[in-house]
Amino acid sequence: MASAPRITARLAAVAVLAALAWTGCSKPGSDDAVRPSDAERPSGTAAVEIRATDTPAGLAAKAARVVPSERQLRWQALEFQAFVHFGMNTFTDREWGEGTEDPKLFDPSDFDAGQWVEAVEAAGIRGLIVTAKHHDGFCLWPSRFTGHSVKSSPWKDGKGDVVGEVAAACRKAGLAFGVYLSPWDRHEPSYGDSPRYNEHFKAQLRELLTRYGDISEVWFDGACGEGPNGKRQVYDWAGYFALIRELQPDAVISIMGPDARWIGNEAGVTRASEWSVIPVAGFDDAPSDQDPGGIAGLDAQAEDLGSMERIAEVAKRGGRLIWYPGQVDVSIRPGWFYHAAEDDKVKTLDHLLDIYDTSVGGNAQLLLNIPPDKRGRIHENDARRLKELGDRLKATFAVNLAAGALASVSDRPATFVLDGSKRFNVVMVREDLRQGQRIEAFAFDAWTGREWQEIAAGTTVGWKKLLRFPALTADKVRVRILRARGEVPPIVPPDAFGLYFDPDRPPQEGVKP
Ligand code: FUL
Repeated sequence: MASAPRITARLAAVAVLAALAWTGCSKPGSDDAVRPSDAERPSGTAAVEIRATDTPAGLAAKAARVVPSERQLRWQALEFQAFVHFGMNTFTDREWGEGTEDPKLFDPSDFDAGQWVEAVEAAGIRGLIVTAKHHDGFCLWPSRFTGHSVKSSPWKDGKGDVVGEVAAACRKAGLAFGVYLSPWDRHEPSYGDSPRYNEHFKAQLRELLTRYGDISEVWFDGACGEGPNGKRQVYDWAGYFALIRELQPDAVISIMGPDARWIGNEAGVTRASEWSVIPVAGFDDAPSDQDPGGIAGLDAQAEDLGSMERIAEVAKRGGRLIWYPGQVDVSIRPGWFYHAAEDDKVKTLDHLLDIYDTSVGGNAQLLLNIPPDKRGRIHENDARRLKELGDRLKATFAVNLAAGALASVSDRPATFVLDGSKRFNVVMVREDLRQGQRIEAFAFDAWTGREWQEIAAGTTVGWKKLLRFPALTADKVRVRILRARGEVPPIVPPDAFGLYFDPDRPPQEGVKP
């Protein structure tokens, strides 16, 4: 059901990038500015131009220079966030509402934002994004610009504010707080009357951006249907982004936005090689229906988004390299919204661990959806699974067994003499993203007492790479960089290198050495 609008989202997202980068939506001098002259900044750049005349070595050097903005770095450090789909669909047992639902149906019997926060914190989650408005147009906050909201519901006699309570609960617990606001609005009569709806949407956005303190992320889906007047809505993306930058300059704008890209599926699957440095073709190709490839064909679902071959291909047509990290949105249940029939379909712990390893440990951010039920609480089955997940992650990652290692990082490969013999079954490698993303392939070896043995190997590293393998004991290990875009800054434990032991991992499972 969600796949059709996803395609629209994907197609529109690329166009949006072009609009933001080249229509002056970024503030002058901000880290979003995409100007060829930025390529000359010695400390790294938000974007760099690539041309047909660039040599392979020149392109690699340019790719190595692209770095994230401060807001992208803060976002990446969250690692694991909760997505919370709650709203009219919770009460109608649907995934997509039509916008004609009676607000009186919205009536959680035991709403408790504190319980949401407690449940997600148990999993080690650091941020939460709530569906302030889904496609049906029902607003979880008392918007001044529509009657289709909590204020027309019986919940708290129309005096309640879900967004406000969730924002406060997150703030109290130190969680980042973000909002999902669907541009597609199947209730709003002005939808399809493009300028009028754009004003309406911006007015709602302004409410969300000014009433609830710091907003860490604004999540835009790209679904775009026909309005009641039969006209197709043309979104004012540049205007939406400018408003967000003005009112919440630290907020990341994701999916249909310039700061974080959709990973390309809703199943929690990442690519073996996730790049945050992404080539996009063209310079001034503003979004349009006739040019659905947007900025020269960035396809969030493509298998290869950032290899040197892909960069060279885009360079032939002329374009840019931008920092555009991936976000993995996936639900803990089959649906995005709560359905009692799915109470026994909560993903298994092993499945969630695999998703964690390949997203947080695969240079992406994990956005795990946990839908509250009709009471307005996270169901016991989901809460239990979140706690199991958090306990297991803690048991594995609380102690970095490489922390006390003697590192000879000036030698290549970097060798680590551990503080005694250690037993481990997970290795972690990280790059300092302030210096870009450079590693293309690496291997991890352990010293057997007589020789080096390759234990695991990977391609991209970026924010974090986690690899699992059958447990082994060693007192000396090393990381070999097999391929890189220029010089790789030293990999130093404990921040950039870690060894861990997951006590519950079946001994024979994992990457084969
Ligand atoms: C999709 C939407 O249509 C789904 O309902 C859900 O919100 C998902 C995260 O994005 O495109």
